[in-house]
Amino acid sequence: MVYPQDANKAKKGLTLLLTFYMSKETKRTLSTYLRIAPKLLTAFLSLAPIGESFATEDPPNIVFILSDDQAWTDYGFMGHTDIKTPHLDALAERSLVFERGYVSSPLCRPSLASMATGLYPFQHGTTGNDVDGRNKRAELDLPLREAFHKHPTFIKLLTSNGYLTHQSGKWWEGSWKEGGFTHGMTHGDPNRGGRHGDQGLKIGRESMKPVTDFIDEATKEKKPFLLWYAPFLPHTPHNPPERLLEKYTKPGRAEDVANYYAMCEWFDETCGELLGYLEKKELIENTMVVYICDNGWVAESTNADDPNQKLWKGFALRSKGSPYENGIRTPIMVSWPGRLQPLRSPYLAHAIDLFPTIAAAAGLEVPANLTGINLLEDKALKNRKAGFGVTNSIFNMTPGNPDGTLQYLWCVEGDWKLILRYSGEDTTRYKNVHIWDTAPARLYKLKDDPHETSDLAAEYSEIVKRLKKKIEVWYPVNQKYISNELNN
Ligand SMILES: [Ca+2]
Repeated sequence: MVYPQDANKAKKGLTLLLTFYMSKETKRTLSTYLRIAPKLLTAFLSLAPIGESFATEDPPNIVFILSDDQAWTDYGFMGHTDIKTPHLDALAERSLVFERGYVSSPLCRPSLASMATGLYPFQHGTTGNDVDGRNKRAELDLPLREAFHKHPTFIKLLTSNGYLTHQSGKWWEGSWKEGGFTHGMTHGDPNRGGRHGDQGLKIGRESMKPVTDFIDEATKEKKPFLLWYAPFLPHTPHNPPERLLEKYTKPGRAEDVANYYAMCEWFDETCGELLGYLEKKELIENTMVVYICDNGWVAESTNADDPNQKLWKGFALRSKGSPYENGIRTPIMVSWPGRLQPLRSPYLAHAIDLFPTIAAAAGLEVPANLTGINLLEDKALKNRKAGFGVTNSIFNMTPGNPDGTLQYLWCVEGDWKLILRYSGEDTTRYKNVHIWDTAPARLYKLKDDPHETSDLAAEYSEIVKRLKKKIEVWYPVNQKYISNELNN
């Protein structure tokens, strides 16, 4: 997977010299050699183990692009026939693409906290979005933020190693300064409307200038940079530009679907602006772009046949806030044109892998307690057999007791997926997202049934037992929250 960036630089220099000193014939022969030299070196390097070779004297810029509330199917490069995402499709063309990526929680705040720390929600302590909805937020949120900031993050790691780091868009853990960024937009003060990004949420929706100005500054200072680009897109409010809404509005298509499709393209346009700016500044080659979405989202109207949908009007059940694929699955992409060959990977990737992957690319050490892997290491990908995650209540947390609001644990192994149900508390209206779901365990064969239409738990009880054991080894839950005989 390694691409010989240095060979390209050498080629440019030598070509320049040749222009002055060689005969036409010699120039032609050497020019042919120089054209194939990087390919020969690539072939040689790709035989070598990758891990060590990524440490570099010229650390890459890191551009972290985070979508907000978009289902895994909703991109051109993932096969969607209606939603147009030309810029992300082009990024996929030059990326290592994991079509089977997963997040550790189907909900924004815990999902982001897992990306930043490389830890599961029961480890970093932030299991939901809020402690008591919007009540007494300034006071109730403080201990959670303090607990979060005790953990290392890839942001703090890069900042402390000479990177300039910029926060824009979603950010739940106080201000950009508290998050360890050197630059940013979010003040995070609950008394001034701070919750999940405040001023930062203007990025993409209103302007890209804060991000492009930052790129200019980092370039001028000749420092490697990290961009945390997490716009409030395609998230609600679904208020796309009229020109995009017109494109997606058609007879027979529900309004909420058309709005959401248009929002997905709007998000894609902003990614195009960002990636186009990197290209214009000739930064593409040594910039690693990492792409992921925090959780899925599906329009309510598409689920009208489900009798349980009447309980909840915000979005389709089994999407945001649920452990089903439309809640937890996302494409994960890593692009680094100077070093990494594009590929569609058959392996599982996970949000907890982002910290180790970014740290390795920058040649930095990863905290020993992290269980994620470097996504650029073939061997680690092959050796990992399963992925795991949690689902807690959305709008209330029980700080210090991560199982207190636990609703599900899940495991994906090969073709199979097991979902276990737990009895954590949910005291808010958001309980209607999962209150209908009373089966103690559900088993799906994702390879044949990617949309989880046939629960095979009764038919394949041995597989249920085996995967349940795996979940218990991964995370032993407080017995009090195990709610039924199958889970006993
Ligand atoms: Ca989200």
